[in-house]
Amino acid sequence: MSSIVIGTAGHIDHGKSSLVQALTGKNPDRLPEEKRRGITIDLGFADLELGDVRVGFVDVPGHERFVKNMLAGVHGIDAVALVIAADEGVMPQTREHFDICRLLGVSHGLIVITKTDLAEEEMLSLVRAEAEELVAGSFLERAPMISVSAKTGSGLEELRVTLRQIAAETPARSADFLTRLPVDRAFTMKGFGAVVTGTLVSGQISEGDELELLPVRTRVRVRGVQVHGAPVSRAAAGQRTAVNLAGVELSAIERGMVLAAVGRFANTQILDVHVEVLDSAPRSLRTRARIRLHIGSAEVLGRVRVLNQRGELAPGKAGFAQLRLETPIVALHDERFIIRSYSPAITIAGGVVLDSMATKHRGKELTKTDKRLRDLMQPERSRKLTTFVLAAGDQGMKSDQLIARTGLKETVLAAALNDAQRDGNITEAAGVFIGTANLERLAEAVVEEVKSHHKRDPLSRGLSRELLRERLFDHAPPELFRAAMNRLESKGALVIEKDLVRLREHTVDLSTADSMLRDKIAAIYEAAQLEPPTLDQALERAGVASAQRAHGRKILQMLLDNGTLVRAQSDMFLHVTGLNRLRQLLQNFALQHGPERLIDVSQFKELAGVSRKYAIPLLEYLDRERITRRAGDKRIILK
Ligand SMILES: Nc1nc2c(ncn2[C@@H]2O[C@H](COP(=O)(O)OP(=O)(O)OP(=O)(O)O)[C@@H](O)[C@H]2O)c(=O)[nH]1
Ligand SMILES: [Mg+2]
Repeated sequence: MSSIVIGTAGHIDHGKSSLVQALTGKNPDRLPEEKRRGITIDLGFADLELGDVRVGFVDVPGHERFVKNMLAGVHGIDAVALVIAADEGVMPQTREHFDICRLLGVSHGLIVITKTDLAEEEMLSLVRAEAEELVAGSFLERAPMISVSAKTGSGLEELRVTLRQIAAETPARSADFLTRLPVDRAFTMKGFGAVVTGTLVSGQISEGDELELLPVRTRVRVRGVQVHGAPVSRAAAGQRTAVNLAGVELSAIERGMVLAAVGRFANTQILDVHVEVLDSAPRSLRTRARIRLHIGSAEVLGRVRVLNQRGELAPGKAGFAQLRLETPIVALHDERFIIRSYSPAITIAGGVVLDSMATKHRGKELTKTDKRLRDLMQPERSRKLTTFVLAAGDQGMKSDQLIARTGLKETVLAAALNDAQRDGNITEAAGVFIGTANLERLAEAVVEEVKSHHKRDPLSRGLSRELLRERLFDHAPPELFRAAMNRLESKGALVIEKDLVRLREHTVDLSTADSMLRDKIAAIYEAAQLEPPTLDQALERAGVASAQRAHGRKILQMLLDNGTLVRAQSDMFLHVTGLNRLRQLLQNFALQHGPERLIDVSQFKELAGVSRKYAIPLLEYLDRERITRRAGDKRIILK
């Protein structure tokens, strides 16, 4: 059975709750205070079966002081029933509620003229004309207008038929998005614990699901699910849903929180939005104005920054703005919201979130921001994703970050990103999406950096990989750096050896004098074998003047780089032939000395033919290289 959610809207006392009761048999006013005062204070719920459709009603209060409650219920509705009493006609909250529905992007609905038993025919046609004028040019322009009386029951049958028609015309909710249910009510049930209710705006909820309450990030488990008052194994997007939760106390749950898929959404306090200021707003929406933002079922305080030169939007105007919030919320691209002034609390504007994880903009960036936000407003998904990725610049963006902004399921996102890559503007590099031009520019910068390193220091074999990352990829995810380096390597532009990066054609060109010096140093160490001189002694013996020591050390570094010498300790270098001979001697010793493979220091001195001064650092080196392992006074020969 398909189901839709219809919200009532309209001025106080115009008969919204009575209408819901007349249709469903259930009084949506459930609070004692509501019954006593005869008005609706908070949201009420009831449902109706009409052939093969279920209509869930969200009944809202008309009192101007409770518009905030109305807003917590109206965000997820499929259609609105705008209720106007025949004896009063269009009143202030008729207009305000209608404006709210329009700004929230409600696209279906009808007008119900109630209390027809109290109005003469002449009055009735006046009210009908008034209603037509109100909705002219809006989503309700061609909507049905039904006259009813909850008291006599006249018109109710026609209303039922019309509601069914609307249900049939209402499109099914997209299956592309992750689970999200903005909580509009929380209570406890004896023996069950905490229950939250809301309109499941996307995804589905089943018994046993692990979900997360945001923005507090409490993990919860679904004990049970009800739709329209009856237990179900699974609730689907678009249904009024009650969820019994384990893992959370009622006192920790508030209206405005979001029950959501685990680990996918991120909290935010700064949004880039497109906003439309109502004609009826008493003044312009100005930068720095303190506002109340109503989004989902949440209400938070914040300040506006209007993103135009003047820093304000006059009544009736629309434009881009940034909202900075005093407390964190969950928001997504394309999500609608309402702005009310801080005091007095009246509805002044509404709009749509473009970037829910925005950053502060500097004044001079206005044109760039304007272009980006314009791109985010066009409907094509792959273009929106391209815009997000390009805005991330040289840092690129991972799938996770795109999901947190759009709420898209992973598979849907992947398909849209494939489309987006087809036009060549963005590229995937090891799971990071980045502007193709950005990646090319970064690759060029890497090559340039290595080139200038070679120029500065021709004797060095290459530039440290880590240094390169720090200089050019400091804020980017490490995957991006790795991918960029791999590309350059496979293109043949660079060679990466361990942690050094060099240009492919780079060789260290030594002058004759330097290559003679290199050979001399190597010969000195080769002759010394396992009793090597200190570095200074070696350079002195090779005839390097003390002013030239730095140069001499670079030559020595080349011998280390090409494996002729090995550093055993800070100032102890061994020629590779000496080291190989030592390893061979140890092997022979182990074979001759039984299965324990033990050797003590004096045996080692004798074996290597070295004094104690060399034996100890040599053994320490062998331990570090895991050729030997210390066992008390002795060593085990490992390999
Ligand atoms: N005669 C007559 N009275 C009605 C009709 N519908 C509602 N009423 C009366 O109008 C008063 C207000 O009705 P409600 O249904 O509570 O109005 P509401 O729009 O829900 O009011 P709020 O929720 O407070 O905004 C009640 O006393 C109802 O009995 C109707 O069709 N005919
Ligand atoms: Mg009511």
